[in-house]
Amino acid sequence: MNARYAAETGGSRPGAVAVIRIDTEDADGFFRACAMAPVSPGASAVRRVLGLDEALVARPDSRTLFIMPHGGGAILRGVAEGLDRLGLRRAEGDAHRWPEARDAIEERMLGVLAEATSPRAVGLLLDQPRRWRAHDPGDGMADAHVLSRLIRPPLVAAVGGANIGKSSLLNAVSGASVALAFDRAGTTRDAVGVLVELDGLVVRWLDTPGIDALGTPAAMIALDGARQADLVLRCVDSTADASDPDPAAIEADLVVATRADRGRPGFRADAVTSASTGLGIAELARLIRSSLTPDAVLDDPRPWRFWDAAAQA
Ligand SMILES: Nc1nc2c(ncn2[C@@H]2O[C@H](COP(=O)(O)OP(=O)(O)OP(=O)(O)O)[C@@H](O)[C@H]2O)c(=O)[nH]1
Ligand SMILES: [Mg+2]
Repeated sequence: MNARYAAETGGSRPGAVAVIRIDTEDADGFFRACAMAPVSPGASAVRRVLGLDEALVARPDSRTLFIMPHGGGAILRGVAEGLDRLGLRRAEGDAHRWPEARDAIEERMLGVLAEATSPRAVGLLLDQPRRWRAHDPGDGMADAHVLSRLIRPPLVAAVGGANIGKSSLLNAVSGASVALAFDRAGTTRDAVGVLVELDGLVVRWLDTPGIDALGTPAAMIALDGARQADLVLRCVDSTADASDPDPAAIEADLVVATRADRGRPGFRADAVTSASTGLGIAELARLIRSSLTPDAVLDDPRPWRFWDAAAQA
């Protein structure tokens, strides 16, 4: 029978009254299958349910039923077993919030879609029911670790020396003044995390205090942020002398030259930027996005176990 049910009252925990919701396109078929006199849409009535108990049966619309028997454990188990025998599917978790879903993948997809942070998640999630229906297990799956970043924002830590434009860079990529930028070393005292959309991927951008010397509290906060990050940007002032010792020379995924309107960098950089003129800001956003969620993974046509990522979120 194409119908599903869910206990609205705490699963199998006993209570005075239990509420079991049934979603079905064929309520009349359901009434026939359990030998129960039908209840009209908009009405409620007391009915004997599955030979187990007298229950209030409410039908707010043509495709939704609420069955409210006494809430003892034995009755609840009996009703669940009876519904299983009739071929109703038991909805998992919050899945019954999506009665319009046509199958279990679509139910899960609608739940995850409501929580996903990145615009790039939308098209991919909407396509998952089709992909799972056509799935050949021999083909394997898309990279769930990488794709989970579309649901749960990955952490990007911007670290570097003091007063070299790290906070201004965050303001430039976010298109808003979210971080305090000021012409004085030590303006950023704590790690500041902000959600920023970069080329369709939402990341948590950690603006860290400048590292003037290793071992200082500021450096410890910055390095701690870098350790936790999915992607570390090492920001270096474009006018820095490449031969100067750099206290912030920590291991990083990308080197970003800042304040490049004041002079082109004399060192190798993955991105050359100016928060003042906007130079390289869009390119940096694309580079971060493609480093965290490469095109090859986003374009992978195979299905994605997206519900695991949502469960960890
Ligand atoms: N010319 C120019 N100046 C910039 C640019 N970005 C930042 N600045 C200036 O550089 C100074 C320091 O900028 P911040 O963004 O506060 O630098 P920071 O690295 O966050 O500094 P701390 O938090 O103190 O480590 C400010 O006076 C900014 O106006 C830029 O792209 N070009
Ligand atoms: Mg700062």
